[in-house]
Amino acid sequence: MTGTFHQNSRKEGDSQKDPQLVDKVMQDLDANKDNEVDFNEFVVMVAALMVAYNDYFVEQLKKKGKQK
Ligand SMILES: [Ca+2]
Repeated sequence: MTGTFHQNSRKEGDSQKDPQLVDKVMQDLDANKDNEVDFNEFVVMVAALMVAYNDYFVEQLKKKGKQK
């Protein structure tokens, strides 16, 4: 049983492209360093992503405008 579980968990680990990168992102998100990304920390990340996303598209629209 233990051996089977170990093999399965190892397979799951390998299927992640870069577990260390995920850990790093999680640590960056964990603003109060309690090793958990709580809802507030998650919302901060989503807000930051939306701002970055918005800035990107505003920039793309400006470039398109200049081309015409
Ligand atoms: Ca936290």
